[in-house]
Amino acid sequence: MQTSRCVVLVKPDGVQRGLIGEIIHRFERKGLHMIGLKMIALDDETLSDWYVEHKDKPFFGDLKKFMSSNPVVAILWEGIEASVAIRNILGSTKGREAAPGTIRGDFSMSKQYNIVHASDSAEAGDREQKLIFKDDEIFPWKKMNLDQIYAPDEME
Ligand code: 3AN
Repeated sequence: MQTSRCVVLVKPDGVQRGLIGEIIHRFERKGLHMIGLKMIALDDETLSDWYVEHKDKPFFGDLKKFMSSNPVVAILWEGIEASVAIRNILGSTKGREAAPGTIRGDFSMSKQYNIVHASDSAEAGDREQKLIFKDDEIFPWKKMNLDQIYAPDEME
């Protein structure tokens, strides 16, 4: 079975607004497999690596300041094309334009305060999991109902 990993962060605004449970609930019901979960205060060094593709953007400093303003909750998910499934549930970056039914569409009005982050590819998921989770914080437990979530040919 060809799975990949995706890191979701409930950002400082999502934590402040009491949306941790709501966000986890949506991904759990989807059928994603949770293999890591922690609250973490992100420091400037980690955020500089995390947002390396935005380092020359005018909002880089404000983004790092916001992301370190209070702890975030990080969740490591596994599934077939996990980041595709997860980013569809997130909705587009600007909350006020995001489709209803998505997390950002339902809970955000902002481009920066947009509640949640998710790795945008399998490669990003691998890079981001290393920035947040130590090896002994990852639990690849056997999920017993995968044969109800995926068809037999997808399980091969
Ligand atoms: P996404 O989170 O949808 O993958 P990215 O990777 O383009 O979006 O941006 C990463 C984060 O940077 C966003 N979640 C948002 O918080 C912030 N951001 C992106 N574009 C802007 C912008 N023009 N102004 C302020 N913050 C931004």
